[in-house]
Amino acid sequence: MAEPVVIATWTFGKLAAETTLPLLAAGKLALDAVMSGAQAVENDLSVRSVGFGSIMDKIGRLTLDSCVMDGKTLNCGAVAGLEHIRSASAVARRVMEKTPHILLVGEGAKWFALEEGFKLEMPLTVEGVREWYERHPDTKKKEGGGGGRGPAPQPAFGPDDINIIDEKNHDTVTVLGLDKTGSLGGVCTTSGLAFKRPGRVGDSPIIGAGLYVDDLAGAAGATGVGEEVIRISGSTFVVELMRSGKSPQEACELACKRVNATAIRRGVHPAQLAFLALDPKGNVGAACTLRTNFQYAVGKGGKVELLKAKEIGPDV
Ligand code: SD4
Repeated sequence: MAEPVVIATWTFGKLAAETTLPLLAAGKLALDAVMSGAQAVENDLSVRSVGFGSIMDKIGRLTLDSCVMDGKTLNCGAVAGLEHIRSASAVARRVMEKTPHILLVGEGAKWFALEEGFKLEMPLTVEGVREWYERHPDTKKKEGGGGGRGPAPQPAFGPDDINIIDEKNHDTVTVLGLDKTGSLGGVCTTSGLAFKRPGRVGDSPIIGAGLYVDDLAGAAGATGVGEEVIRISGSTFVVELMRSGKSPQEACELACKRVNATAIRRGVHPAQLAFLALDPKGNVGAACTLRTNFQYAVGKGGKVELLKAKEIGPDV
């Protein structure tokens, strides 16, 4: 019997891990347990980057992206650009279970959710709308630096200026778990980049980019600038490195090096992003590119701790 382990992104990963670990310890299957962990974060309205209450896109719509994957069967499902449905991860799982497809987007994803009995809900909170207005690039232009209303705004950026972004403008909860049967499961759920261009989809609902899980090799997930995760097929890259014998830590560091090398080759600044990984023996790893300041939660042996990931610069 395997010892249950969970690993989850960012400081809110602690809530995800604290929710997931007892479920794994009670014998829940990995995918069921990690889903509960991710949904605890989706339901926390104070988290402005996952689920309801998040910062909206440039035109004020809140669209959610998510995917799930089971390491035993390689079953997976995803939704992108989902509006007015509370739990994107629950709909992603339903896509996996009820359709022959892997990814449903936009209106189609919403229709499917309604067919499945999910409720339409208003996803905005007063705090979320206020923060969106105060930090919106157009507000900053109009008010020339805050205009005396509310806190001073952050430096301006646009929806196409994504490589160097304030850490407040993104964050995904990705949760990976190993259950007592020795099987792995993973989930990734987010509202994507704050102020994103309408229609923009990042790595989080893309199997192989934001998440990949295979009991025979390991599980990996990503967070950060999704375009650069997609560009290297990030999570598949990490899992394939574990399949070839690298530890989860080595695999995450090598993925960050690949991101850096790709940026240098393209003549752009390396994006802020991070990878985390869990192998079938319960070993974990995490790494991020420079200035990502990535923290993650690890739960095992009945304890959850928050750790800071190693930063991998272009010259390491
Ligand atoms: C995206 N990867 O939409 C997501 C955002 C994110 O930490 O994770 N940020 O690109």
